[in-house]
This record gives sequence, C-alpha cells and structure tokens, in this order.
Amino acid sequence: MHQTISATRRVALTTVLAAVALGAGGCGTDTTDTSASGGSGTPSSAALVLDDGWVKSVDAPRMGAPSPAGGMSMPMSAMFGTLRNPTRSDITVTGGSSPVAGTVQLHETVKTASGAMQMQEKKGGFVVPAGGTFVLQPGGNHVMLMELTAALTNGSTVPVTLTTSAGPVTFTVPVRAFSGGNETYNPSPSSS
Ligand SMILES: [Cu+2]
Repeated sequence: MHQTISATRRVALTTVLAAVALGAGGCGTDTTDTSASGGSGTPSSAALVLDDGWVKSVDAPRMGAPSPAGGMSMPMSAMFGTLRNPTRSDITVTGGSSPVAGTVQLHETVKTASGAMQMQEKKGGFVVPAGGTFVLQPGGNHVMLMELTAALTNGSTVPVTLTTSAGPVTFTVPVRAFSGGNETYNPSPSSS
C-alpha cells in the first residue's frame, strides 16, 4: 500500500520535470531581434547625403616640401564616400568648396592610351539619380581638394560644401590615412 503510493508520486514528479525541461528547451528560438535603431542621423531636410564619407589625410611635412621644377607639388587631397539622393529628382553636383582648400574640383579617373590612370575634371559634374547613389572612391570619381591651406590630420574632420542643383550641401567629413589614390593630375591644356 505505502509502496504503491510513493511509486505513483515518483512517476508524477518525473513527468513534471520532463515537461519543464521540454518547455525550456522546446520553443525558445523566437528571440525576435527588434533592434531597428532608426536612421543614420541624417537630417531629413538634406537634399544630398554622404554615406561613409572620408577625406585622405595629408601630412604637414609634405606641405612645405620644395617643388620640383614645373611639377605638381601643391598638396592635394580628395573626398570619398557614397553620395545618396533621397529625393525624387536627380541632383547634379556642379562644384564645391572647403575652408581647407583653395580649389575644389569634381574629378573622374580615366585610363590613358598608355594605360596609366589619370584624373581629370568630370564634365557635366556628378549626377546623383533620384533615390539613387553616386560612389566616390580612390581610382574613380572623387571630390578633389586642391591648394590645401592646412595639413589634414588623421582623425580630424573637415567641412566640405558641394554646390548642387538642389542648393549647397555641407558635410563634416572625417580625415583618414590612406596610401592609395595617387593618380596623376593633368590640368587641361587651356589652363595657362
Ligand atoms: Cu583628383
């Protein structure tokens, strides 16, 4: 009699334990990740956005370096990143300016007949399609910062303003060290 009761209890207990174990391990996989942290901090008013923008750093020592006769020794840098147009109209970038550069130009990189990579002004500017992007990268299109007035230190930021068909847009762009993107630049024959 006593034995029967305790045996029944034991069975009941193991059943409960089994149920708990099942419940814990059973359907615990729906940990829905709702980390949809909103926007990338872009002001909604911006006609043009620069994603992952950066400017190539230029060391101070190079700035005062003596220029080889006739050579292009003016310190230069460039801005890269992805221009994004969230509007419903195409936006054309026609030029730019920056307090750290005497001249800002829109450049493309082309391959010369001899196979060398050379950069030149992009005729017609950069067209960022409505709802689309336009990539600026070393060896491709870029915003050239010429006649630098200051060293561009890795880790600092520089303001760059682009003149566009939707009005001027100013970006604060981080400066980053980068060893590539040293294509030669040939001023057009028309420039004295
Ligand atoms: Cu360039």
